[in-house]
Amino acid sequence: MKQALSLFGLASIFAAVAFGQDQTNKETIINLPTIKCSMCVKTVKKAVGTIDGIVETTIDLDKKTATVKFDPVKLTVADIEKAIAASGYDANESKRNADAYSKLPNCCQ
Ligand SMILES: [Cu+2]
Repeated sequence: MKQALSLFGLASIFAAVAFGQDQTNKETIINLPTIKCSMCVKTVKKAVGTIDGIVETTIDLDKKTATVKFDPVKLTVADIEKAIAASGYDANESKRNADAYSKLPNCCQ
């Protein structure tokens, strides 16, 4: 009985910590007007994934948007846009890096 109680206590602490973290994270939707196929999705996801402070990235190819959950203490939306632009894709008002774009697979240009 005692063990069951402490286990419940531990679970509550974990839940509180997880909830607390979720509250400090921010979510933003970034427009990706130039993505075309699943390769583009992969490239952008990889580019965003290398930044410290990214919690989760979901890319919708139909809507051409990325929903990014991030830690606002570590980075800003501009940092995320910059990383995407550097990988060869427009991100909101940030224009893609021409060099990176020219190196993308043919299906992505
Ligand atoms: Cu592509």
